[in-house]
Amino acid sequence: MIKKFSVLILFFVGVIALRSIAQNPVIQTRFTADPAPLVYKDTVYLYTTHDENTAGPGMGKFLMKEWLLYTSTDMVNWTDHGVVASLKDFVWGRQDNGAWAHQCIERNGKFYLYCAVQGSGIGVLVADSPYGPFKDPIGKSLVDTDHKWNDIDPSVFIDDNGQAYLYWGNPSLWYVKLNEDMISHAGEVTKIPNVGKEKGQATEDTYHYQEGPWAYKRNGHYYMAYASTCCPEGIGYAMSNSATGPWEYKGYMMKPNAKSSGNHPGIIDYKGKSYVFGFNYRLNFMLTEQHHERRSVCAEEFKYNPDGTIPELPWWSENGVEQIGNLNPFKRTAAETINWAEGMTTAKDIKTGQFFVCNKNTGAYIKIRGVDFGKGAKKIEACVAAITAGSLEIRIDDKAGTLLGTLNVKSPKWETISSSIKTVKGKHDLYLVFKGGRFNLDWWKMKAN
Ligand code: FUB
Repeated sequence: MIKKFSVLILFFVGVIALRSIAQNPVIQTRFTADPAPLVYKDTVYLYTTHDENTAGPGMGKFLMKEWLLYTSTDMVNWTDHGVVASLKDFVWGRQDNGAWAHQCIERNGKFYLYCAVQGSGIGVLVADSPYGPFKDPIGKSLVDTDHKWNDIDPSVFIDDNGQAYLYWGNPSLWYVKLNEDMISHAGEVTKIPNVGKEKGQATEDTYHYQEGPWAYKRNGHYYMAYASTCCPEGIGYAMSNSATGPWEYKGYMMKPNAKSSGNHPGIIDYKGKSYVFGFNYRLNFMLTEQHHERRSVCAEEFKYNPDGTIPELPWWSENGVEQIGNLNPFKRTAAETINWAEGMTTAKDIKTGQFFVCNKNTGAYIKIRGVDFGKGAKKIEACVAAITAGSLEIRIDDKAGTLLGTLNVKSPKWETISSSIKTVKGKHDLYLVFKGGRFNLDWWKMKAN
């Protein structure tokens, strides 16, 4: 009884601590893993896998059927775009489970999404926009090998001379050159020797390549980051003077942590800063003491050393990364643009195509970080639809912070409603708190008068 009581107290203390400072994990409305960030124009497109919340307890019990997309221009408020691809897009692959790690890259205005369909092989989908719709142009797996179960975790990199490479694999790392069309390959499938392991450079098992390669080039150096030997997995990396190696293993970017069996790097430069994405099990362990394959994507900023090597980072922090710039509330903002949410879900209206947020219980909220109200906002407008009537409280700085105003949501049909609010100036975190009933919010916008 005493033990249960202490666990309960720890849980609530944890929730309060998490709420006040947290930015990691970056998505709280779904379980997400295997982050594959793409910087295109001024936006970060964060493609993730999706751990179903019905995944049963136990290590390795993945239940994964689709790939999701989130975008951000400030690294802290992420807009949910829902499912961008699913197993149904690969008719040649298994359909029940196995939508594993992926990467999307752009070439000549087309977007190529390489996906592992675990047990069936690696597929490729193509779209004219980073949001999709993605279609399978070849109707079969991209690489044909006799080790299909090992053919997971594709990473694609295009060198300065235009030659593209596909890397993948667990527990070995392979590569093949891609043709310019990006949907066929040329030459031999080549195994990259696990140098850290084979030459005895590694001092601990967790140092070696295991899976989740992330290949890129920066300032003339070629990088191969990866999830290090299971379990738990850290993030290791190797460097080279060429896309085909030889690779020199450089050690950990992040040491493994007993709290998380896996990890999976996705690395970008964005607006002059460098970021690594990966995942932890924090949200799963907020719900239960049991391990489920219900992971959550995290991000950290880091700085390269002058010689191009990467400093070792601590495990995923709770604070996460700093905001780049501010959010402008006078522009219409999709309600699914979220810094932190509790008790909320996102969904799509099949009839209208609208993507929206919905509360699961009273008191649920979304936080939008770093909103710049400038010289003053005096009114809010929002597009809402009620499941049961309720009210949307507009608060700042905390979910129980200053109440600026309230929108009453009554109509079951989508409608735009508005209310004047207490004048608010300068930069604040905005909290939209759902009270009373259950209802949907599509977008919101502030007005200066
Ligand atoms: O998410 C399923 C698999 O787990 C990925 O493909 C691996 O990299 C590991 O994260």
